[in-house]
Amino acid sequence: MGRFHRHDDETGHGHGHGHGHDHDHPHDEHLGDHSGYETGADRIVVLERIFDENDRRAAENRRVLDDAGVLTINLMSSPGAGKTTLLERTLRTLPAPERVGVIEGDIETSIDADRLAAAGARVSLLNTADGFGGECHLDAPMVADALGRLDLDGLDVLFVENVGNLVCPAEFDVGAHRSVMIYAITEGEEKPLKYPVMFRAVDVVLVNKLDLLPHLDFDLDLFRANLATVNPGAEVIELSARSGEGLEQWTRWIDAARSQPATSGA
Ligand SMILES: Nc1nc2c(ncn2[C@@H]2O[C@H](COP(=O)(O)OP(=O)(O)O)[C@@H](O)[C@H]2O)c(=O)[nH]1
Ligand SMILES: [Mg+2]
Repeated sequence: MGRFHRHDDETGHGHGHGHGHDHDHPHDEHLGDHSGYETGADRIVVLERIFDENDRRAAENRRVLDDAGVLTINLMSSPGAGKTTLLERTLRTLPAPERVGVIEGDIETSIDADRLAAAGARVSLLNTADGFGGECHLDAPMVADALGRLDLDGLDVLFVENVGNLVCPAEFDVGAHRSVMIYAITEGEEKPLKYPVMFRAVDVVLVNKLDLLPHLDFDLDLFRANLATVNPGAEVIELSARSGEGLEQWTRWIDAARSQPATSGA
């Protein structure tokens, strides 16, 4: 799966994350397209085939997860919004953490995977630098690979901790049943307007780090209004993964999702 992006108008483009600067030349020489694909209409056809293939593999993942009865939640955010901290805390509040799986997506290292395994989860690590081109997101074939390393019969719930990135992960359906975004109040109120892709793609936004509210000038009402502009249907749960405030509402949300197996993409 390549370095591609799909836009709301259903077109796509690629760009070279791997474009190194360890060479000596005027940089203007490198302006333009370095992906090796044709430009124009031919290229869009190639990219659309790649997205179609991802969507097909995502549907396959969802079928496997449905058959095993494992509610799967794709957890996305900017780096540092609190995905791993929330998962650790969630695992500690659930009665049977060993029946919770985590597909841990990071570009490199097992730091988060180790934290979540220590909290009792069954963890399958995906380092995108390890054979997946160092991608800034997980895609359906990568998740299929990680699923193959989990005993799905032993799980009730599976979280996919996606690679930390505010845009790219939302563009790839991985085969989850629900899409959840964590947003930290340290990120400002205006991001839904500036980077709407993920905010539009999710069922619920968890507004995290509420314990920091007294120290910031974050305006919760303004954030909610900005979110409603781009995704009027998004549910909002305010919480603090550190203090535990709001955790009950989040675990109730998980329980409700388990009893309503409706599926969603992204
Ligand atoms: N004050 C505060 N810090 C938090 C909270 N949740 C996470 N953090 C901190 O934010 C940083 C990044 O958290 P992490 O869970 O690694 O984020 P991830 O990159 O989204 O997985 C860490 O230093 C956490 O301790 C919270 O609710 N309140
Ligand atoms: Mg993390």
